[in-house]
Amino acid sequence: MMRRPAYRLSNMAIREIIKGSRGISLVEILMVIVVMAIAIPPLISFIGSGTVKIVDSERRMVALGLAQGLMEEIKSQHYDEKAAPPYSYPLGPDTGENAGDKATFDDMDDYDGWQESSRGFTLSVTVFYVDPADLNTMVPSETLHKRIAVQVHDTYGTIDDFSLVTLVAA
Ligand SMILES: [Ca+2]
Ligand SMILES: [Ca+2]
Repeated sequence: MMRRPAYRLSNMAIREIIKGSRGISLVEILMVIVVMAIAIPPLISFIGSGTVKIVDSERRMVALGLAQGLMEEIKSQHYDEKAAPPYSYPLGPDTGENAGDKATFDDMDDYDGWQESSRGFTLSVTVFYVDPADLNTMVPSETLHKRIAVQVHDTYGTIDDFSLVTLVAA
């Protein structure tokens, strides 16, 4: 004896279901609109804040890359214009060098006061002599240590200013 599966519907039954199905009422449409109106704004703001965070971290990476690049460039120069102590004081570009053209620089402190812009960032350099016991205080005479700082400012205001600081020994 053949058994019919219990879930199988006859063609007649299907026709009855289709005939009996009604359209979506106005009340149902309004309820869907209300639910969407409640759910979508928080979703958009959630996606928006995520996007802002990604942009911030990308800007931070770019800024750090630019600061490191300039720092490496400075560190690749001689410690001082003079090859041996007493080293030069005050610091900055030397005779025949142009403060506005870093292609003329040949030692680290020539970059003191240098500024450049790239990709919406301004990079400013300060170089001064320090005592190795106190790296943040300028020593107004030559020492065997120079503190180089590259300060980064985001002209778009996306990220906070920061400084990359390195101590170099003669
Ligand atoms: Ca020089
Ligand atoms: Ca110099």
